[in-house]
Amino acid sequence: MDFKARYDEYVNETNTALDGIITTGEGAGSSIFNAMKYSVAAGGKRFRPVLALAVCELLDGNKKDVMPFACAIELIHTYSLIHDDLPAMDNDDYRRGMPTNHKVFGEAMAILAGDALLNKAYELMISHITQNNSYSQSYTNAMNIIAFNAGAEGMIRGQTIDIESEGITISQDTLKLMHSCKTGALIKSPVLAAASICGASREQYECLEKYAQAIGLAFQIKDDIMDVKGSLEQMGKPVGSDAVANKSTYVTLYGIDTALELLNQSVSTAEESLACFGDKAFFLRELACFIRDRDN
Ligand code: GRG
Repeated sequence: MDFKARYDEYVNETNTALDGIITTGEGAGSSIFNAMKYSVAAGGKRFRPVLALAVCELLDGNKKDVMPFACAIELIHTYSLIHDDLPAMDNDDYRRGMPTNHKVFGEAMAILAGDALLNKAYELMISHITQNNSYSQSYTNAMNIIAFNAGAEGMIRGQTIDIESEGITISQDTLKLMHSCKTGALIKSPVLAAASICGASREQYECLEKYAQAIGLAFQIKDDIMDVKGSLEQMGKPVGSDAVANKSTYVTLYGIDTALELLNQSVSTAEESLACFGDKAFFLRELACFIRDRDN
């Protein structure tokens, strides 16, 4: 199966699983489910679940065991986007080609929808662990990896640096730290959680960790480049928002040519780090190129 077909298959499998996770309800308070479903169903690339499923397949794991964790990460990612778009944060009107959650449901409901998605993510993982008697360290490790990377040492720290950095020029080191937390942490999560669940050896785990780090960086550099070179139609959200908010990015700190060079270097590092898997890692190699070549 070629890269695109396999990517689409992973996305379809993820969407089917996600469909069954957020229930609807009736009566008082049930509007929260609509607000949650709205942003989850809005789509997106499903890049993080795809990563988890691809690592699972690479390690001959069982997709049924990885899927709840893959979906949990997508729910955490979706909550972070809802909150990031709020007026108190980036104040964006469009996301995934649609009006942002708070534009449709109001600010209070958007905050609650994000909170509810975060809680649902942990419920999903712990339910899988308890219902399937799969209480083994590899599952609790996976949950720990996900919680740590989404929390104050990971994505939330990155968002904090982002907020503190608005309107000032930050150092290249701070920029790197900000992005390894804000974007990189939630890209590392699916790779390492799936590696843990599927019993990666120490050597395999280390290769995958290096890979995840490199693609996380590539993902962010590309995002910064697209904010300058992309279009609303491609991105599903307005471009140029970094410049409007006076944010330091790989483009503002390094210039477009060096940013492109750094992007290519990260993709090469990602590809090289998969050497221990040989041809079997073809999909993950292509995925690194997909990050470089994507236009949304
Ligand atoms: C509010 C706690 C909190 C965190 C927000 C994720 C994030 C942190 C902010 C989003 C801002 C942003 C544009 C970050 C750059 C990289 C990134 C995470 C882009 C969005 O992810 P994609 O491209 O989105 O995977 P889709 O819609 O395809 O899922």
